[in-house]
Formats: sequence, C-alpha cells, structure tokens
Amino acid sequence: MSTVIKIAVQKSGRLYQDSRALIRDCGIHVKDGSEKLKTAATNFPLELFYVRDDDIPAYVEDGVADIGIVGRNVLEENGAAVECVEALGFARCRLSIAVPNSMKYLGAETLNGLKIATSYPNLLKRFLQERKVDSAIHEVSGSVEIAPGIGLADAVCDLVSSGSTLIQNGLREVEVVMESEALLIAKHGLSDAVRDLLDQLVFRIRSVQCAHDHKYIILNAPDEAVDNIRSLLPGMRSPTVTKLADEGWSSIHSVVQENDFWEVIEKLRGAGAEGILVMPIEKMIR
Ligand code: PRT
Ligand code: ZN
Repeated sequence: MSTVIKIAVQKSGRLYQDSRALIRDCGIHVKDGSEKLKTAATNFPLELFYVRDDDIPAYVEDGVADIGIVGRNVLEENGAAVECVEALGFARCRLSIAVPNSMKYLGAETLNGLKIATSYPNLLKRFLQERKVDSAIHEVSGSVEIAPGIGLADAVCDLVSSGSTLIQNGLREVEVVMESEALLIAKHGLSDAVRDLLDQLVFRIRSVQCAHDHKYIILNAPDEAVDNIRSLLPGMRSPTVTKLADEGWSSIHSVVQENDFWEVIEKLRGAGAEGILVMPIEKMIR
C-alpha cells in the first residue's frame, strides 16, 4: 500500500476554516464533508480526520494521525509529547486572567486567596506557581466569562482575542498567561516515507505563508528617480527595471513586505513613483 499522511483537523469551530484554507492554498484538493470522520485528498497522498480540537494532541501522540493542526493553548494544557513543526499564524489569541472592573489590582499577588474559573487549569496552575501565588482554581468547561457575575469565582482565566467578551461581562484583563496561535504538530518518530510527505507539505505551507506576507508591486518612474526607488525596493534579489515606450520613463517591478507596505508606498510616491499597481502573490519560493 502506498504511503499516506494522516492529518487531524478540527471538525467545526474557530480552527476549521483556516485549517481547510491552508490545505487548499497548498494546492491539495479535499472534498467538503466535515460531517464524515475522514476524507482523502484527490491529488496528494493525504487523509483528513475531522475531530474535536481537544482530541488532536492525543491522536497525534498515539499515531492515530501523523500530524495535526491545533492551538498552542490546547497543546500545552494537554501536555502531549509531540513535535511542534510550524507556527501557522492563524487563530491568534491569548490566555489571560481578568478581574471584575471594580477590583483593585496591584499585581499577581492580588490573586492570593481568590477563586479563579478556567478551562485551562494546568496552564493557570503553572503561571500561579511561577509567581508563588496561591489561588483556588475552579475548572469549568465553558462560559467562563460569566463566573464572577454569578458568584462562582472572583476572577477568570480565559482566551481573549478582541477583548469584547470581557468588556461585555464587566471584566478587565490583568495578566497574560500565554500567547497562542494554531500549530502544525507531528508524531515523534514518523517513518521516513511519512516524514518525506510532511517535508513536502511544510515546503508548500512556507511558500503560501511567504506569499501572504508579501505583495507584488509595479510602478512607473522618471529615469532620474530609478536609483532612489531601487534603494526603497530591495525585491527578492533586486527589482526588475524596464524602459517604457515614453522616452525618459521606466517601469519597476518588485516585491514588498505586507508589514511595511504603506510606509514604502509613501516613500515611493515621495521619490516620484506614479501609476503604482499592487497585486497579491499566490505562492512565493525563495
Ligand atoms: O468543538 P471543539 O472542542 O473542537 O472546539 P472548541 O469550542 O473547544 O474551540 P473553538 O472552536 O472555540 O476554538 C478553537 C481554538 O481557537 C482555541 O483553542 C484557540 O486556540 C483559538 N481561538 C482563537 C479562540 C479564540 N481565538 C477565542 N476568542 N478560542 C476561543 N475564543 C473564545 C474565548 O474562549 C471567549 O469565549 O472567544 C471568546 C473571546 O473572544 P473575544 O474576541 O470577545 O475576546
Ligand atoms: Zn475544544
């Protein structure tokens, strides 16, 4: 039987769409159908298992799946012994301690003797121990944010992304326990054949991520401005400069980082660039 790499992804929830999009952007076709337990890709030896995110670390540790996509928060809470292959940059959030707005907070020692509700008892315990703080941890499986309001706890330790859930519940964030994002994890000791498929997958993921972080840019400039503009646009090796049909004008093609994109555009305009076109890049191989 030919080798297949088995990947566990979340069946539904906050990781589902981005996990599927990542696989699709890697050029791997998988039919929709998360209602099934597993589906096979049609153009890459890959099988997708749809499971609850909490089960993904154990499935990978036990080899039910070779690899998986899961939040760092779930992986570290769970403590499974797996290899962390790549940070994927989506499902970013932080696990934070929040207290009622009315509470005076003077640092972690304020939490001494308080009851904290959380779905992440292990991560919270580690955080408190490191700070030599003695709080009572009250484990709840959901709706953590309502615990202080109903008198179940004095504070909470929960995931935060926009912060609006905390605000709606009259809570304010006072400590960040950990930062999280989706991770690609793998079982330790994969066979050489599966490792080879994983390497191919990681190569594609990096090309996709690199492309998302960059834009392709084309602009026109008077010849005398070209040297200055070239220095603003390093490109992958160096920018492409071609002559326009109009005497004294050139067209410059290059790649810019998404992060400092607007800053670069302002500098280009200041240096005399005109007719600036910006396009997304689908894949980028350095
Ligand atoms: O059913 P299953 O067990 O698979 O899913 P789940 O319900 O346990 O998890 P799900 O889909 O809610 O989240 C999956 C993963 O997404 C988490 O483990 C995190 O890694 C990541 N993630 C990113 C988040 C958030 N952002 C997030 N904001 N997970 C949960 N939240 C919740 C948080 O618990 C709180 O209730 O959103 C609320 C806060 O959001 P803001 O925007 O109001 O701050
Ligand atoms: Zn879950």
